[in-house]
Amino acid sequence: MQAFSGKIVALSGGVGGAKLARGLAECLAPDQLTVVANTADDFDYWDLRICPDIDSILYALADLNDEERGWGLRDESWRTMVAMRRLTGDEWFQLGDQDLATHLFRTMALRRGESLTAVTAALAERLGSPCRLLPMTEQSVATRVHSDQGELAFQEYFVRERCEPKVERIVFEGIDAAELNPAVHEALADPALTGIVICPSNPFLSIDPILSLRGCREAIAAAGVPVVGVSPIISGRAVKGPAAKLMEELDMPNTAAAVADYYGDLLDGFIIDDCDREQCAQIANPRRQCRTAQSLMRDLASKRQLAVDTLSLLAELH
Ligand code: FO1
Repeated sequence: MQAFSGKIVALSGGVGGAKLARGLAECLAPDQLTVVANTADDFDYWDLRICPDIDSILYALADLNDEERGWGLRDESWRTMVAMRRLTGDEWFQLGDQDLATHLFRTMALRRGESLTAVTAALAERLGSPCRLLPMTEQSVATRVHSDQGELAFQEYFVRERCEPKVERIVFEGIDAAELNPAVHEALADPALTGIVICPSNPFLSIDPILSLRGCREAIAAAGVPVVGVSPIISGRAVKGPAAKLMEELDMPNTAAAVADYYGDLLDGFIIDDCDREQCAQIANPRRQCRTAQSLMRDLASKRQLAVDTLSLLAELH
């Protein structure tokens, strides 16, 4: 296997980003990779702190995730859910029996006064993650979706309403008072850093909250290393989630090229799927390279290969 030198910081949301994070972890030594998770999807359910993107990444890195469902743990059971439904009638957000242990462990630690960074590190270590996972911030940021059906909390829009409302505006509540996690600052300022990856996550719902944190774009620029993004849009569709639908609702073409444009100057390189190769000419410019790859990650081999392609472009740009 090709050896990559230096350290990488990867910005990620849930499912798609978690898959590439797993591939990157396969190609890099544990101290070479730091994954930064969006936490604007976080919310409280049954008085438990749920951090969906942290958990999706954590489970994927530890090879415990359910690939088919896209979230939660493999070999899950749902007996608590059934019992809670009997008591409360509430069933729109599903918490599996084993998954509940993660939320209990996190909530207990947070109530003891531990930081989200510390409890995430403890979960990563105990579940067997091969690399470091950091929440984007310690402060509370909550995505609010303004839609044709009124204002919704993110999980109400995403899970309860199945992304059906037409989105008019997305607001990250608390973003002005929030700061980039100091541990992320440190990772970005590490002299051994050789590249930053923007995983194929939803640009508006998953990556934007990270980039909108005070100090984030400045820290990325100050790092002075290449930034490579991977398109979450393949052939006009998102592999999972509402990215393509959202782009239409926000009056953008639902193409990989529109995602590249959205990230703008942030990107030094962008990877799109082989089937979108005709968009390369539109994406590439003197300051931005475009490469095509097989970007649908169906199994471990394809996750590893996309990670190799991403790391190779970073190395080329370095
Ligand atoms: N997604 C669903 O579509 N339905 C669910 O019931 C659901 C429960 C759930 C529980 C814990 C967790 O960590 C994630 C969960 N997700 C569920 C996924 C999650 O809400 C979304 O995939 C992300 O917020 C979007 O990145």
